[in-house]
Amino acid sequence: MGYKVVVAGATGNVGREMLNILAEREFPVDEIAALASRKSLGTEVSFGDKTIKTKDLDTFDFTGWDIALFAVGSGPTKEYAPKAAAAGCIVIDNSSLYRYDPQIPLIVPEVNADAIHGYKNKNIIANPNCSTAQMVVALKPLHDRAKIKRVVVATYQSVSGAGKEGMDELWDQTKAVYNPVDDVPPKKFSKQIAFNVIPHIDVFMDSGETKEEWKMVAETKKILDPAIKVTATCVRVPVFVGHSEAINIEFEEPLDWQEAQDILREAPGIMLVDKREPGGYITPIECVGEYATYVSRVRQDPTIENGISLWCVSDNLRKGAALNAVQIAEVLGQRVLKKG
Ligand code: 11C
Repeated sequence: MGYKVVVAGATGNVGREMLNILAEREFPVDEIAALASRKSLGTEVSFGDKTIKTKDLDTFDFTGWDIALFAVGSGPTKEYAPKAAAAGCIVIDNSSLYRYDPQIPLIVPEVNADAIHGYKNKNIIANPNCSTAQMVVALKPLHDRAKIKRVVVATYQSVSGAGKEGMDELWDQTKAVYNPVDDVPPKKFSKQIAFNVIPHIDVFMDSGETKEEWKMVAETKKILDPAIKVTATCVRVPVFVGHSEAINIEFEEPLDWQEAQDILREAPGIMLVDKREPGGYITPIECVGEYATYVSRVRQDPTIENGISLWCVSDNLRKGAALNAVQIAEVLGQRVLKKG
């Protein structure tokens, strides 16, 4: 006996990946419902070797369904997640709506799977921001060994983080550079993204940080350790899929780069690719469609007492969103619902 599973937002970048990953990982699904907004109604989506028609999120009755993976953005989540939760269906939500609510667990299974039992508070579990998810996977095993004091991170985030419109804008602007008759002014992004980089993701806050930078700070504290100080600069780059991060870490205790490599090589969810030679590292194009968080360029930072720098790359639609949500569903199945 398996689970009755709902994917809400099934026609979006993340929703489609949720369906793919549920099928790929053979999550024990007895019945699946793919939900979409009215404007995408009837669109067909793939689930393994089957094609299923989307149903209307607005009128769907969640009664009798076990788990709902939500990838619909904060607005619709606010309306529909409480309905699902009240009907007894446990929601795993990819939006930022519930992440900072102390009553709601925010989970990256490699880091804090034990927080799963907090689902009981509201029948809702939050999935983190993509740039946080891959970073905490890399930080956790190092924190366990040498206690992290401070993290300085710069991100290089792909346009798929901004959805299909972001991907279309990069594609159209790139073509327009070679055919200048087709002017494609910035719409999703604030400046031209093709052949450019933009130090701005999400809205600006009073502090001068962007919300994306703030999320990396708040979410790392909630998932990994509230004592860790984080400062982030988040940058959009003209890459379709795969977020990269240059991470500098200051530890309480000494840690040399060879031991850091050994720890990362053994750590769950991580693939260490770190030959100190041209090409001996991973770039975003190589991580597309993969599950792992890749770590490369592990080296000592000689400018601080206990410092390590590294490069971290992952598929933002997978570990950064859909895969992490399915992993949470797996933990829920194994530790709580125990049906599969
Ligand atoms: C981006 N990280 O790359 C964002 C997308 O809070 O879930 C995900 C936003 C979020 O634009």
